[in-house]
Amino acid sequence: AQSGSNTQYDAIVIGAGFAGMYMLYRLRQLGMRVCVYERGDDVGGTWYWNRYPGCRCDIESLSYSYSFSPELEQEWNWTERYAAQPEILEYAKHVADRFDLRRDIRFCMTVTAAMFDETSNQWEVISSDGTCARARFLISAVGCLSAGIVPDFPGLNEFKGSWYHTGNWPHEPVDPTGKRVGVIGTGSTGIQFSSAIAQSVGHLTIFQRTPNYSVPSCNAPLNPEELAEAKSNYRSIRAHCRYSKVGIPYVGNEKKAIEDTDRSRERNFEAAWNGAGFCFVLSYSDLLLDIKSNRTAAEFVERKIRETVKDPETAELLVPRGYPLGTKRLCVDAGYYQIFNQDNVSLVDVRTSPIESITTTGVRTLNKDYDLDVLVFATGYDAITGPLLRMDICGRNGRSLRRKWQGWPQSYLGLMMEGFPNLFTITGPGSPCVLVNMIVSIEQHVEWIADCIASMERDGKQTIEPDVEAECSWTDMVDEIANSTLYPLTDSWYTGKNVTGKSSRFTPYAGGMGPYRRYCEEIVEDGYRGFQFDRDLRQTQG
Ligand code: NA7
Repeated sequence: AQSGSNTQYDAIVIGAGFAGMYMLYRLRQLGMRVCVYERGDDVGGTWYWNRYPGCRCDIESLSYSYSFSPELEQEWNWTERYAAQPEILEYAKHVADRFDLRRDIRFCMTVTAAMFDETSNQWEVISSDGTCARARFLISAVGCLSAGIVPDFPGLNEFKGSWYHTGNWPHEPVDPTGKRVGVIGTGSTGIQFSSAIAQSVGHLTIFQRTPNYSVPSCNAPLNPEELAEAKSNYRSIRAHCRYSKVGIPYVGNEKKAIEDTDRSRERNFEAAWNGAGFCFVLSYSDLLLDIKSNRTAAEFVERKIRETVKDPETAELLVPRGYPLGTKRLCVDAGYYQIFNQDNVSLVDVRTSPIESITTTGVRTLNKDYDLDVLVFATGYDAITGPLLRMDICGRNGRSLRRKWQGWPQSYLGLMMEGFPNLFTITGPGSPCVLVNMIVSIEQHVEWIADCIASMERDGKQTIEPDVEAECSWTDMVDEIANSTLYPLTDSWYTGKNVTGKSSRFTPYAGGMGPYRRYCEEIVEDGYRGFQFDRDLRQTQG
């Protein structure tokens, strides 16, 4: 790729994580001149930034991997059932090398703004070094969980120790051995981090505002037989994943928890607890649909917490209350509840005694000061829309995306927005994105976008954008499906409630990967129903 101002491309992709890399690969196959902008100094996205101890994927390696290249599938050997961050990052780097992707990626470049120029039907993309590049197509591959949030506690700048957000972890290893470490946040990240370092730190203080439901991952090494078996069945595993509900090979139980007997339910939950990992939530078909069914699963996990944690007061603090299991994303852990039986681990309830400030020596809550050497913010993300809105994106008539999405992120299929021609959002709001295996979701979007661009090239079309009606009815459908589940009952990053001032509604499409894929296919078969090609040309021609 070239630097300098006013560089012209056919397509610009923002982000070189799994979405951006595959998008580049597909666009090259169309013979396009592509530039990928990446803010990190290497590929990998989420797995580049999240280097904190304990970081691991909670979707199984054999399905959290690209399916587009059978050769890649055969040559890569996953070592564990759930891959740890370093292995996933190695995989991303291997993909970049194998397909010679790096030559079209501009590293250490953050896209700050993008404007659609209606006279030329080109996107003008401005990056952190002040340069401008132009392209007909702009494709966002910025990820759903890449805009980290550090709460605005007074005094953070005066803290004498070291502090980190888990999603911006330093490249030099942080050695917590013997140190007084504090962690704020008990979502997936806080739980993984705390479990991983509890043994080696001097003291670990976990600041918990809301307890989460967590289930054991039951991670294990992948033995050569399992790997060989998967490799010989990859085609059918992938075919299943593509049209499944969650994008994984797991076949969920069709039974409803509420209709099962107590004994059978207990057996079923016990089996899921001892091996299903995240799929615990699929151990019945109605756990996220029916509050009574959900309660049966929640009570099972609550009992496990009380059985595991020896100090009854700590156990009661860890038991989630007042929201259904899984409506905040279910966490998957490696011995999380067990760490509370260690003398060097303490749990601080910052719901009843909130954090007031960060002092020079640590954290001050309403009741007490905690001295720390290292403070870790596992405080989450401005999810799904955050990474898009951190850029200043303007479509037709200079209308900004921030303005368009002031109330609610309107999109068609989570792929495109009315008024923003030729801008595609991989795993955008209103698509299954974070509710399913991200790689399956990414591949489906990338392939849909590449096919769409190829058909435009064939038909000599300059622009594509959705109709406002199609966009409205899709957004209503996303809402309707969400409201048929238990998800909207809980404040979470799925609803945007974790971000001060963000409008709150459940953002992803909850209808499942398979139905969504079929819907996208039908739209294409129906001549891109709900989309307009060359809107301006048609208007000017009369
Ligand atoms: P999450 O799941 O959003 O968790 C963030 C945690 O931080 C959660 O426990 C929050 O409590 C807590 N938090 C946030 N702000 C504060 C303040 N101001 N004070 C105290 N506690 C706070 O983010 P993760 O990074 O763990 O996981 C994100 C996803 O990444 C995960 O679901 C996987 O899909 C991968 P709260 O619940 O808001 O009371």
